[in-house]
Amino acid sequence: MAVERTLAILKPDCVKKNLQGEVLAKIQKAGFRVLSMKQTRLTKEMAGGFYAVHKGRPFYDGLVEFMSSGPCLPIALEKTNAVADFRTLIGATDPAQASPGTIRKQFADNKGENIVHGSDSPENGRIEISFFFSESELI
Ligand code: 3AN
Repeated sequence: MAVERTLAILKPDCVKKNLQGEVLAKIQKAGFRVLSMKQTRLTKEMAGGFYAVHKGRPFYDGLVEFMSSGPCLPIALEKTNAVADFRTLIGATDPAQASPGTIRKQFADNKGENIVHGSDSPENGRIEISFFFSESELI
């Protein structure tokens, strides 16, 4: 299996609940290496651009509103098989459908506010990491 990079975002609900440390500890215990991380607040334009693939879907406006509602923490991660392993670690989009022990099952309220983002392919991982980090910040 190849070493891959993936982008996590600890979403505004994670920050509001003060769960950043707990969620990051689970990510690190699962073997992911942190290449870079920061706290930022997305503008509506940035959130809309990040989720442009969902434009036109019924939840898009709410998603943009939520993702720009407060600070979030983008984290660039590296690990063998990072993309699939991270999605296994976080669980299904809807926490009600997520497997026991996953981050979303443990911490998320609903499929809109679901604590953490994870890239869905190695290619999107690279694109999403470059949305937040310059090459020199990935150490
Ligand atoms: P995931 O984050 O599990 O990859 P995506 O990429 O399908 O899920 O959706 C991106 C984000 O859009 C989700 N994390 C969630 O916040 C929101 N979302 C997706 N589907 C729904 C839905 N049916 N209702 C509300 N929000 C949704």
